[in-house]
Amino acid sequence: MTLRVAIIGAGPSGLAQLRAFQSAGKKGAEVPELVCFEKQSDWGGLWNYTWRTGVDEFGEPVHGSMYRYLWSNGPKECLEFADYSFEEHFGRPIPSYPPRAVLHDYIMGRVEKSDVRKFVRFNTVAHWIDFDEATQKFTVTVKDLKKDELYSEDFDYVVVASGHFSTPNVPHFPGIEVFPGRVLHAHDFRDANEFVGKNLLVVGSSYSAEDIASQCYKYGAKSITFSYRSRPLNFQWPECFTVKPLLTKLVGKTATFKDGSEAVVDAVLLCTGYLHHFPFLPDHLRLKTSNRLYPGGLYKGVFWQDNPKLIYLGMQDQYFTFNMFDAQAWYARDVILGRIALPSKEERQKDIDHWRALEEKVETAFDGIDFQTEYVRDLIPATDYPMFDLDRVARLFKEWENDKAASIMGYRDNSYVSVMTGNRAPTHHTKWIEALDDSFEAFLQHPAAAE
Ligand code: FAD
Ligand code: NA0
Repeated sequence: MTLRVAIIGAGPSGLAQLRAFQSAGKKGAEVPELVCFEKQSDWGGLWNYTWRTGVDEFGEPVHGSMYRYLWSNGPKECLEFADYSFEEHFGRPIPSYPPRAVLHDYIMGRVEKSDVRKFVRFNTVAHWIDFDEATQKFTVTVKDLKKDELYSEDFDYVVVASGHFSTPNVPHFPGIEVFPGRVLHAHDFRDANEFVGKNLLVVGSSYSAEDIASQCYKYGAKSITFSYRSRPLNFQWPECFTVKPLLTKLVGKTATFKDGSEAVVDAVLLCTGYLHHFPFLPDHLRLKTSNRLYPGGLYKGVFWQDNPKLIYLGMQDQYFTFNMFDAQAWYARDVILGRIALPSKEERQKDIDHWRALEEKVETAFDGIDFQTEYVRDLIPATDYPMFDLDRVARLFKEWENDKAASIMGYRDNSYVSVMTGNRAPTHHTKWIEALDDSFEAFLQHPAAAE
């Protein structure tokens, strides 16, 4: 009987899984029956911009955390698919830091050409998944949001690719409940123009804090006060930026920090990260982790240790993204196809322990980059995913870190050499700080036309 595989989510990770199977099928393999359940009306995951916040038109939590004017925060050369280069998609080299719409187009291009849309049931949200020991099958209960109907189907494998940057982590600070201004989490941030002329307090010191603050500055915020819990964002910020330790209270518009200092602010942006949240999974199948490089309980960072027929993609904290999701999806595919045999539970645990011990030693960003490079290197050779020069990607990531340290507002003006094609990206026609139009058309227009 044909195996059935359920994939939860059609973002970059779920799409990598579809593409992996399509690629095997094209080479003659017998491919299982695939059903991808996607709660949004289109694929692309976070890269699908939505104006909505809170709940969607069906009352489901809005997945989208991306905002207008978002440009890639890492060089595209680090995330390029090994089987589908940017040059193949756009017909020419393009600059290294594309805005969201351009990356969205690239992600879509590969899967549109692969003819895998037919496997996706859109507007369909996974509500509950359980496993029957007797039949060794998963029962997946989903809701067809348009018909407002629940139904269940059985599967041999489940691939959870529902992402983990969608459910906000929202801490409480005394006085925030009566703050006389806007309070929002990064998940609900949509447009920097809302904060023109305002004094902003940005809590958190990771990518969302760094990028949302930079954006608000770019579009005309008056001042930015960062508040960090563990480590400050040590960049050379423009003069209107201040870095403070953790917020302790808000009284009216006055924020007080751990060192006793104060700032008067108009809005509070909580860039305090996200929760791994799987409300459709019972305790015994549910990954419980913080945002880290090697979540526990996942063999090869993918297979649920207590039941490896349950597969999680893209659950790591991410330097590598699209090509790492591919490496994971190709590996998962080959286990499902019986090309890779999973070792015993004890052997799997030893492997998990080995990686966790290495993760414990990670102290700096460079260590993190090296760790994730080795993780991806561990996956690819077992499959037919095209190997690429991972050491060069690691060097690019480090160059990117250095470029950010040299100029946080200017690093996106750099260009890098593609690991896949060997061609250097052209310089963008407009400096990032001056490029207020982030549209697909504006980014890709010929440099001469932009003058
Ligand atoms: P997602 O993109 O989150 O996709 C998950 C999919 O699952 C969604 O389509 C969702 O609708 C669906 N889903 C969720 N729950 C259910 C359910 N119960 N039933 C059915 N479907 C469900 N990465 C980069 O490489 N470069 C960047 O510049 C970059 N910028 C980012 C900016 C922001 C603000 C954020 C939050 C992340 C950014 N990332 C970036 C990282 C991002 O996580 C990855 O690029 C990528 O989107 C992860 O893909 P995914 O498929 O794992 O998850
Ligand atoms: P992210 O920055 O949203 O990126 C997600 C941050 O929250 C940490 O600084 C953490 O501090 C802080 N925090 C958590 N709880 C806190 C509390 N109670 N009080 C104060 N601070 C608290 O999340 P994380 O997990 O990196 O950091 C949480 C993803 O989104 C990333 O993958 C990133 O690449 C992506 N992203 C990309 C872009 C662009 O490409 C923009 C935004 C986000 P601490 O103390 O734990 O260090 C443009």
